Amino acid sequence: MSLSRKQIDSFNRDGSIIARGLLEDEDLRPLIDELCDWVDARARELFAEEEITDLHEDQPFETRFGLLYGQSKRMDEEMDIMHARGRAMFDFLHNPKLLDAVQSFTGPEIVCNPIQHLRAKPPERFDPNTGPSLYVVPWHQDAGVMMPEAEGSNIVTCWLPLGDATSEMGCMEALPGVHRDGYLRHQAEGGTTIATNVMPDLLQDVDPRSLDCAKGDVIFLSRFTPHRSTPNRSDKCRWSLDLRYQTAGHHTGRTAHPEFVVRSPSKPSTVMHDIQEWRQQWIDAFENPRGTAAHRTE
Ligand SMILES: O=C(O)CCC(=O)C(=O)O
Repeated sequence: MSLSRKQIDSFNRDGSIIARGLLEDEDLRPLIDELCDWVDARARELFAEEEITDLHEDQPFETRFGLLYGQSKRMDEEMDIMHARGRAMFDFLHNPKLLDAVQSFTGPEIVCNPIQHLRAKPPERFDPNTGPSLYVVPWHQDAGVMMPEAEGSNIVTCWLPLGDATSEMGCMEALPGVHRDGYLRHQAEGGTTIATNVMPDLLQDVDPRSLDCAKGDVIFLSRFTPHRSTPNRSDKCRWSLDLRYQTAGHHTGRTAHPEFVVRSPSKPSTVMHDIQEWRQQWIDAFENPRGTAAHRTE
């Protein structure tokens, strides 16, 4: 279903919206099953290498990864979308309910932008945040992780949890209304953070909005909306996907990595359905690097 006029108006005013219940269990189940299998296989590899001593086989999706990550930080190596390249993930990137909503921002010709991540933010006690982390992310705009050439591109971020994502679990926070000021300059590190972040002097004194959400909800963010995520103080992992989609033909902001068409009423044959082609494009991007994958930091 496309988003309502009211939802689009809120997005234009605040720079973010939460579309509640956009997805159902059946949309996420194949992906969660695939991730459970992936975690199990990875745990067995590390067990065989004597890197971990307890497989925690009886633990559910919400807790098992954290207990394994607590034993070895190598648990998430190659787990991200572009490395694991799973069938259910590829199918999910074409999810019609998600694309119907995305279309409200991009129009009908939709490309899946290559800037995308799977995150299994572990409980803080297993992830003391001592180095650059995929899990606790400082204030930034997504425009800050793209090349400046994408300045005029119509790109929307879709952030969705695979379970609950409460403030205790380190859900996303956003600064409402600030996207209307456009791009803010970013630095690579500074203060207490060692990841791409908005220059502290440029961060407006606006009360952050906590984007608590539940499985099935999808957050849409402007790429000029400053957002961050905080540590996970619960016992469960905060599993999530952050995907980006854009109007076909616009610059992706990351030429080193492959984009692909997910919807095209005008040229349906250009939609990529072939998982081998998708996998090969990522393999090629890693084996024969070219183009740019840099953040826009100073
Ligand atoms: O999922 C998170 O914790 C951070 C995600 C994020 O910053 C992003 O999607 O740009």
